[in-house]
Parts: sequence; C-alpha cells; structure tokens
Amino acid sequence: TTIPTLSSLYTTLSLKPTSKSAHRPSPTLLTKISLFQGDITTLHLPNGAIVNAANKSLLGGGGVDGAIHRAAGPQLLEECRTLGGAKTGESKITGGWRLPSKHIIHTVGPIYHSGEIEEKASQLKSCYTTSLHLALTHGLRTIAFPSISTGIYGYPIVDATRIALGAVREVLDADANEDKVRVSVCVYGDKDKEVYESLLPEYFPPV
Ligand code: AR6
Repeated sequence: TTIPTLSSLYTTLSLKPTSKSAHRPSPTLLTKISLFQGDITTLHLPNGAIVNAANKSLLGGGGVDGAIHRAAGPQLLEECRTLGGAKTGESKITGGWRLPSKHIIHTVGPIYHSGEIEEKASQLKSCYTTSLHLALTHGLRTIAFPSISTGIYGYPIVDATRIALGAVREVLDADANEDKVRVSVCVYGDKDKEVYESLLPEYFPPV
C-alpha cells in the first residue's frame, strides 16, 4: 500500500464555483485533513456534513450562509425556524435538504470588532469543537468547514486559521477520533488557500 505523502495530504482541489455538478473528494485527500478550494455547497458528503457560518438567528444571511440556503432550498429555512437560534460559539445540526451532503451544521462565529479578543478566540474555537462533536455524536464520516468568521464577521485570516487548525487537531487527537471522522477545510479565496497551505504542516506535521 502507498503511504500518502505530505503533498497528497495537502493538495488543494480546485472546484469550479460555477459547476452545477456535485464533487466527491478523492480517497487520498480524505486522510486526516484535506483542503479544498471552491463552493462548499457543491461538496458531495452523503455520510457527512458541511458547516455553515451562520448568525444567531440561524435564519440565513449573506456569504456562505446565503449560498447554503439558496442551494438547500426553502425546507432548510423551515427546519431552521424550529431551532430557536443559537449563541455565539454554539452549533446546531439540520438535514442537508437539496444539498448533496446529508447534514448541515450551523455554527455562529464571533463578530471580530466587538468585545474582548480572548473571548472572540474562545468562541471561534468553540465553533470548531462543537461542530466536530456534533459530527461525532451523529456518527458522520466527514465534515467540511468554511473559514468561519473571516468574511463579513471580520476575523483576521491568520489568527482564525490557527484557531481552526488547533481546535481540529485537539479534537482529532482525543479518543481515536481521527479514525472516526475526516475533516475538510473548504477555502474560497486564494489568500485563504495560501494561509491554510502555509499553516497546515505546523498543526498536522508529516508522520
Ligand atoms: N463556499 C465556501 N466558502 C464560502 C462561500 C461558499 N459558497 N461563500 C463565501 N465563502 P462569511 P462570516 C467564504 O462572510 O464571516 C452571513 O450573513 C468567505 O469567502 O460567509 O462567519 C451570516 O448570516 C469567507 O472566507 O461568514 C452571518 O451574519 C468564509 O466563507 C455572517 O455572514 C466566511 O465568510 C457570518 O460571517
């Protein structure tokens, strides 16, 4: 058997944002952690979830939230109305509806320019850990995260990426979780891709 190399683990798969077809990550990329560039709504995760960077209402918005609601259809909003919103740092799970993924995990990232920086950091970490724990308790095989809070909510990308990778590493290291769930990060812009590519080896060094 071939041992996956560092480059295969960290290869960025470019997805055409305009493509209507669903994308299935290749098995090699789904080792430990993988990085994708493109539209998260096109990811095909029949036994997994994509994460939505939502707001406290959980009733939709702009950015990735708007894209997910548009792609999933009106039944997602109907289901979200039953959730009663969420606190910052909290996550709630719904069906994927028209998406090619089984579930959507809605998490509420912090708005960067309000309040204490330590509090923002712990809330952002909590988005990742609570989403991962939901995936684990629902027996999901894969979870794909967008870069939470780094768009409209203004969190600086390098700080946010360190928090994201640190949180994922911590959860995967606990209780053999690494064997239970595969993690993907779905970056949209080129700058975000570069930041993730440069920091990934620090948090997931080659064995
Ligand atoms: N697929 C993957 N990533 C995307 C997509 C997509 N289709 N669209 C945008 N991104 P943002 P936030 C990236 O602003 O900062 C909403 O109104 C984007 O480039 O979506 O957490 C909510 O309702 C950026 O890297 O989320 C909240 O009110 C990342 O997703 C608020 O925005 C997050 O950007 C949340 O703000």
